[in-house]
Amino acid sequence: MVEDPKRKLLIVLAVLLLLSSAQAGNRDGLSGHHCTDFQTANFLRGSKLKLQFLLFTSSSPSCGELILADDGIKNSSFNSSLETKIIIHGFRALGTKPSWIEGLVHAILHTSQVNVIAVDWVYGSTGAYPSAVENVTQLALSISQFISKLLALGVSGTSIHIIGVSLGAHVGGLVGHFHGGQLGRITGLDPAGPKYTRASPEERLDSGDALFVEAIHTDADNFGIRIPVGHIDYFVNGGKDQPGCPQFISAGLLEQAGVNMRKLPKEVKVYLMTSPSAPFCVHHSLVEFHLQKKRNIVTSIEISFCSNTTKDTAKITIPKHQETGKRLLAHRVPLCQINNVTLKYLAKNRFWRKDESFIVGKFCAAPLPLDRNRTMSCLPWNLTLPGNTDISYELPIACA
Ligand SMILES: *[C@@H]1O[C@H](CO)[C@@H](O)[C@H](O)[C@H]1NC(C)=O
Ligand SMILES: *[C@@H]1O[C@H](CO)[C@@H](O)[C@H](O)[C@H]1NC(C)=O
Ligand SMILES: *[C@@H]1O[C@H](CO)[C@@H](O)[C@H](O)[C@H]1NC(C)=O
Ligand SMILES: *[C@@H]1O[C@H](CO)[C@@H](O)[C@H](O)[C@H]1NC(C)=O
Ligand SMILES: *[C@@H]1O[C@H](CO)[C@@H](O)[C@H](O)[C@H]1NC(C)=O
Ligand SMILES: *[C@@H]1O[C@H](CO)[C@@H](O)[C@H](O)[C@H]1NC(C)=O
Ligand SMILES: CC(=O)N[C@H]1CO[C@H](CO)[C@@H](O)[C@@H]1O
Repeated sequence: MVEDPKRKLLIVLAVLLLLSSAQAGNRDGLSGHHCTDFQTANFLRGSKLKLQFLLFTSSSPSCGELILADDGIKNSSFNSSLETKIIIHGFRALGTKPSWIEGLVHAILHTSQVNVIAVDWVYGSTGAYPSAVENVTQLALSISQFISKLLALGVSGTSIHIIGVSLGAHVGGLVGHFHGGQLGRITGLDPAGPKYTRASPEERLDSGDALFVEAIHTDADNFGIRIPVGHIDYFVNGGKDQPGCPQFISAGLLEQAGVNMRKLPKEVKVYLMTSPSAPFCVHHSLVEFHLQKKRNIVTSIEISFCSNTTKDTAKITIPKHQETGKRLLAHRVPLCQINNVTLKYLAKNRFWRKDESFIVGKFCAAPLPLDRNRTMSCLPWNLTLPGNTDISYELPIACA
C-alpha cells in the first residue's frame, strides 16, 4: 500500500512535468552546512515519534538543513520574507524515506523562491497503519509549535502552505485546525481514507482548516478518501476528457494544483471536477459571510451570482456560535462578468419559534485559486439582510 502506484500517480506526474525543463545535475550544499537526510526506522521494533524538520532552499535544493529545536530557525537559511511550503508524508509501512520527496522538493524550488520544509516523521509512521494514526495528534501538535515559531519570526500565516500526502493530508488538516483555519493554504494529495471517511471534520482535513483547502484524489476507490474535503476537490480517477475543457491530467490541472507555485494571474480559468459523477467545466469563487454577531442557531444564506445570461447559486451555512461561513460557488462566466450578487437570508419561521427577522454582516468573494495576497473583494458595508428576501448588490470586480 505504501508504494501503491495509483497513490503515487499524481506526484509522479507533477514531478515529471515540472522537471521536464529542469537541467540535470544537483547543486549541493552551497551554504556549506551539513546535509541531513530522512531517518530510516525499523518497522519491526516500535514506532516512537522522532521528528526532524529539514529545510531546503533554492541555493541548496539537494541538501536538507536540520532545523534544531529552540533557536534553530534563527540560525538557518530560512528566509522569513519568502513563502513557506511544509511537506508532510504519510504512512511508511517499511519505515523508509518517501521516494518522491526529493523530486517534489526540486520541482517546487525549480519554479519558485520559497522555503521548503520537509517533515520527517518516518519514526512514528511505520509498523501498522493504526499505530501511525495514533501518532497523528502528537505530530500535528509538534508541527503547530514549529509553525508558531515561524509566526513569531514575523512570517505571515497566509504565506504558509502545507502539502500533505495521504495520512499527512489529515495531519495538515489538524495543524490548520490548531491555527484556527488562518494558515494560507493546504493541499491534500490523496487524503487517506481508512479511519477518516467517517471522522468528524475536526479530526480530518476539511475546508475550515485553512483559508484555501484543495485536495487531489487519484485513489478514491482504494486507500484514498471518497468524500470531498476541501474548497476544491479534484477527482482524477473519475476524470474523463470533457468537451470544451483541456485534457484533464495536464499542466491545466497541475499548474493550478498547488505543486507549481508560480504566481497566478488575476483571472484564472480553473478546470476541475467537483464530484466524481457529474464533472463539468466552470469557474469557482470562494464566497464568505461574516456575521456581525454570533447566533445560537445555524444561519443559512443563499448567494446567487447573476450575469447577463446566467444565474448560479450556492448556500453558505454558518454553524451556530460561529461568525463566518465559507462556500465554493461554481459559476459559468468569469467573476468579472457577474453583474450583481443576490443574497437571501433563509430564515426559518417555525410557528413555535420565530427566527430573527434580519441579520447583519459582511459579504466577500474571491476567484479561485486565491492569489498570493489573498485579495478578496468585499461589499464595503454592514449588510442588513431581511428574512427570505432577495437583496442585490453590484459586485465591484473589474475584468483584468
Ligand atoms: C549557528 O550555527 C553554526 C553551525 O552550527 C554555529 O557555528 C554558530 O555558532 C551558530 N550561530 C549562532 C548565532 O547560534
Ligand atoms: C530573502 O528573500 C528576499 C526575497 O527574495 C531577498 O530579497 C533577500 O535577499 C533574502 N534574504 C536572504 C538573507 O537571503
Ligand atoms: C450585459 O448587458 C449590458 C447591457 O445590454 C451590456 O452593456 C454588457 O456589455 C453585457 N455584458 C456582457 C459581459 O456581455
Ligand atoms: C442583477 O442582474 C440580473 C442579470 O443581469 C438583472 O436581471 C437584475 O435586474 C439585476 N438586479 C439588480 C438589482 O441590479
Ligand atoms: C499584492 O500586494 C502587493 C503589495 O501590497 C502589490 O504590490 C501587488 O500588486 C499585489 N498583487 C496582486 C495580484 O494584487
Ligand atoms: C459595521 O459593524 C461593526 C460592528 O458593529 C462596526 O464596528 C462598524 O463600524 C460598522 N461599519 C459600518 C460601515 O457601519
Ligand atoms: C509520541 C507517540 O505517541 N508515539 C506513539 C506512536 O505510536 C506507537 C504505536 O502505537 C506508540 O508506541 C508510540 O508511543
